[in-house]
Amino acid sequence: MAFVDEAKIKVIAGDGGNGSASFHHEPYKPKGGPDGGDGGDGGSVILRADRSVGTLLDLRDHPHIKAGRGVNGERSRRYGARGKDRIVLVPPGTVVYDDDVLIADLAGEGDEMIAAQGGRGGKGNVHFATSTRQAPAFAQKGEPGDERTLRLELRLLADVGLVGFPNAGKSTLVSRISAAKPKIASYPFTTLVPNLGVVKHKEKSFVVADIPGLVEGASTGKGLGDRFLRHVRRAAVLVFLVDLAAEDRDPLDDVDILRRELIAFDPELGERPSLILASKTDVDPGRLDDVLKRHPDAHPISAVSGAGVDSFVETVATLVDKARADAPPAVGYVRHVVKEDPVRVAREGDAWRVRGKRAERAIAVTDFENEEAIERLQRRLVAMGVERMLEEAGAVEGDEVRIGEVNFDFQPEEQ
Ligand SMILES: Nc1nc2c(ncn2[C@@H]2O[C@H](COP(=O)(O)OP(=O)(O)OP(=O)(O)O)[C@@H](O)[C@H]2O)c(=O)[nH]1
Ligand SMILES: [Mg+2]
Repeated sequence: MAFVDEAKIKVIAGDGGNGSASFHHEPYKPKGGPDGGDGGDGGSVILRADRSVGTLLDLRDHPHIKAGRGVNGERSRRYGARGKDRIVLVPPGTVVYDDDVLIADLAGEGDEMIAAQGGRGGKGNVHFATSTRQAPAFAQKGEPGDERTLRLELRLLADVGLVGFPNAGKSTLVSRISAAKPKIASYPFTTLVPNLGVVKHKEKSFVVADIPGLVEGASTGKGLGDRFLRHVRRAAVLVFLVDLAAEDRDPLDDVDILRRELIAFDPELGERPSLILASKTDVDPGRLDDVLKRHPDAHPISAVSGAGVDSFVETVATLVDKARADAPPAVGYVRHVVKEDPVRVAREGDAWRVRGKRAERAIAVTDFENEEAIERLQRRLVAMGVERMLEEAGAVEGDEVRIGEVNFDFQPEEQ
């Protein structure tokens, strides 16, 4: 199955059902009181991390996700049913962006977030009876559901990120230390998507991510680019694999080049604990001495002969343990970004524009076919201070005022 680690989706929650404006009827009795029930809330779109999913392929191919609408309320105080939620499964490790702001990290199995909140159901007219208005002939409409465009990014959950030039032997090493069976071949860019391998060491285990080869200039799009580096962002330890048998480059430069590319992608990666592996020692032992002079801590290995592999596993396991103890992996979180959205007034061409969720919501739930509903809306807008703000901004009677999708003439109440 294709591995897809990025998707842009549009999530559309269900609108709330409308409230009902009906009156109690009994044969041979005069008109009874209001008995219109509430509309049901709209369903929400929920993202949930689930291990049964390994890629964002499905979401990339079906990016429109809609939840159910709430059912309208009915006479005799009958409430409308809630709209059906839509639950979307994503791979654990998926992070969610709204306008480039990271809003959720669904790192653990079962982590979930409400991606789009269903609209509230409109209230039926049973709620609007007062001592002075015993027969309210209007009800609220349902609120519209949220609509958002989100960007999802999968960051694999690996403890160790293996980075190196193409053909350096990364996949060979992963196949040697884990049960993973990545494709191995003697040409560059054999690996086109990341592979994970689980390495067992004593009673513990850790996960290594073998990512596609990096070249100089990856951060500007050379080779396969640097987007696969997102899969090492969670890694506690980075392993730089340099190829002693490389014919077209000097392995002495590799570590510096790789480090530069990582930092260009995400400066934090420059601070990560790391380890240098000098690989293919069986081919050119002479070059190993040069590498060791420059990087005395480098570990010589040969994934083919097996030399040095056990001691590498031992060392990296210790580093992972230590790094995890210092900085435990981020647990899943959902950031509730409460957007400040006060009611405010601004010029819009020749008209005035009123913004703010409260005012826009008051408009959305109003039934403009109904006089009483409009009167109620006017009282609410006055109570919110909209009229005062318009006057302060310089609006005069007869000016056009826009709120949400509705336009009015400004008619201040006489004082
Ligand atoms: N002699 C020798 N050859 C090796 C060693 N490790 C890997 N190779 C060979 O190097 C070539 C590349 O190995 P891969 O494991 O596919 O390299 P890679 O880094 O995963 O390459 P990409 O996926 O293209 O980035 C293959 O022909 C391997 O057999 C080693 O330790 N010694
Ligand atoms: Mg490979």
